Amino acid sequence: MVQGQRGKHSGDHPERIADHAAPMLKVYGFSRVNSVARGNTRDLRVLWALEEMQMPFELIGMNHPAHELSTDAYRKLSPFEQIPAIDDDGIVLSESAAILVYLAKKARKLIPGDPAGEAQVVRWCFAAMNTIEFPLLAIMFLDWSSDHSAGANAQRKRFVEWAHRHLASLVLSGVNDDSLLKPYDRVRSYRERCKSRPAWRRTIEAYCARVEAA
Ligand SMILES: N[C@@H](CCC(=O)N[C@@H](CS)C(=O)NCC(=O)O)C(=O)O
Repeated sequence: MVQGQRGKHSGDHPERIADHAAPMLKVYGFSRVNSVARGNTRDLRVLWALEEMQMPFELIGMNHPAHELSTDAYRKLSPFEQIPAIDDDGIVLSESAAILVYLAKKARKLIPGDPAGEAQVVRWCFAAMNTIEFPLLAIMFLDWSSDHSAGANAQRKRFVEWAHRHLASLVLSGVNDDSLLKPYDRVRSYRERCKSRPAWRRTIEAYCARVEAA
């Protein structure tokens, strides 16, 4: 297990940090991951949001190929043995979307403060995790497999159609198959804007410098 540490953000005054003396938020992310998954792992969602919100945290780097997720200690944080997870002074959470909503509400950033606005953010988090991510993952797994049979191709086509139905109206920065976005100029340009954000660039650069591909 590798431990990395991010400093406090620039707006914080040192005395204020010392006054609070709260334990640092711990984020469990990858330190080593399968090469095909590198750059696409869900800890990036949390790390990017933290970078956008300038929240200090301590990164606990986990080595997936060395089975560091499959221990009793880690299962207490993440029952499905998955990344990401956080431990915020005893508040333990897994599931990237749940973590994002928690952190955004805590920081009062990236989420509206009124119940109606908050409900819209939660709605689109569920949409991303449930409605959209499923066909995209299915396409990714089919692409990873060596099955190029007619049956596999027909299945891929069905998942692509499914993804298209939803992508037409949804913006998602986690789409890896660029051809899926081809017909949607506005979605593509939104995605480019997401990827050109300084916080994203800092996040992915730090990730690539840290995470070794197995
Ligand atoms: N629904 C979960 C999925 C988490 C997930 O699948 N994480 C992957 C990395 S992106 C993982 O830890 N895989 C390791 C494994 O399942 O063995 C979330 O959004 O956090």
